[in-house]
Amino acid sequence: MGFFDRIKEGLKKTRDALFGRIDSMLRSFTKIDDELFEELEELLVMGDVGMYTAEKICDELKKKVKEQGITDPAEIKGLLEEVITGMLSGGQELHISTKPSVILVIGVNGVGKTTTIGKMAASFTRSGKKVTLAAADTFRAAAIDQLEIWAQRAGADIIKQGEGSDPAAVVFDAISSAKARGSDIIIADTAGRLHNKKNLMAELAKINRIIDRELPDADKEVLLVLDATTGQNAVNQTKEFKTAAGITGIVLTKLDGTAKGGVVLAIKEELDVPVKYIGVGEQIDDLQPFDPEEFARALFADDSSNAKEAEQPAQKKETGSSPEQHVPSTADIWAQIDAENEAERRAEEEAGLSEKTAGETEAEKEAERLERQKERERRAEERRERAKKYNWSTE
Ligand SMILES: Nc1nc2c(ncn2[C@@H]2O[C@H](COP(=O)(O)OP(=O)(O)OP(=O)(O)O)[C@@H](O)[C@H]2O)c(=O)[nH]1
Ligand SMILES: [Mg+2]
Repeated sequence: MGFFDRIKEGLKKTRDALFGRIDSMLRSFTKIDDELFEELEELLVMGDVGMYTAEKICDELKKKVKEQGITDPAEIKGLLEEVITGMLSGGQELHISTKPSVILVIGVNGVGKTTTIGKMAASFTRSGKKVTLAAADTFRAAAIDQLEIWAQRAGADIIKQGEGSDPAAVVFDAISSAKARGSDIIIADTAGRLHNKKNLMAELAKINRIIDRELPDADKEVLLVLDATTGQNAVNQTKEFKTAAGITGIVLTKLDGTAKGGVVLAIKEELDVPVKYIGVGEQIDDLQPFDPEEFARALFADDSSNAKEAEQPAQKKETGSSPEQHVPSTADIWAQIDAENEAERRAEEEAGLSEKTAGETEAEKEAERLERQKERERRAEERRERAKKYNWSTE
């Protein structure tokens, strides 16, 4: 399977859910008006693009529609692809030209750090680079073993110590070894425990200090790995790590298993952190450098190339799905709303935990909590209302 086909395949769920819905919504309009943009914004929000970014996309679209004097709703799709490509562009290149360069891979547990490192190492060694892996997730012995297996598969060196050893010391060893052996790239795996967040952040800071001290002139990437299936929660994780660990880019994994691929837009636009790699499967070849243009093209792949298809939805075959599946069912919409509310609640809870400042009284905290809850309920209600309206107009 070619490079583009792989992304296209990986983004199938997002494409069907989000962009398939946008497609059927656009077809239900005969002219471009405020209502169309409202519906579009709502669909984008439901597709994990986030409120702020959804609004921004619609503003850009409106501007383009006005500038170009466009009146046919069918033309919105092409414009949307343009706007999305523009939004995702910039900063996606990996800077690893010094010898050695360092890639520090961080993120909460289970997001796919170790797997990503394995895939990355394999692609570097394939292109003739010498890679040294640092097993700096010393929290569990199994983590070290897992990285060792990937090192063998990828043909990379690995530097490790025992379980429970100091992760910064492992990185120090890896740097010395890479210098001695003439490695091109050092990739460090780290632990991802969130229940011990404060320690984790301190640990990452210490590793960062060692790298800066030992390799002051080297290119360094700090890549935060995020699991796309967590949707908006990934945005919150980025906020946390951005402040604490100075991330230079994102690796978004598991895009193949989710309809929440829209979160890429939220991360780039809301937090101004570039996505540098995407993971679209568990195999060694399922990691790709992020290409905004290809990504946007893959999101719209099924519909954008053939105008006739848009007029004759019954003939759409490429996704293998019937046109009815592009119209969200009530159950679909409610499930998505519930998931979004739950994610929001969890994010609030996490934010609440991390924001506990000294001196804040219990009463103040309680008042703030109630305020947040009210705001959440208000937003949930608003979403329900809009969803009902959308369902009504499409059924
Ligand atoms: N479908 C899919 N699965 C992935 C992808 N990337 C990683 N995974 C799977 O996600 C699971 C967790 O991956 P790990 O690499 O162990 O995650 P980790 O962040 O290192 O986890 P901890 O070391 O426990 O913090 C594994 O089963 C991987 O195969 C991806 O792009 N797509
Ligand atoms: Mg791991």
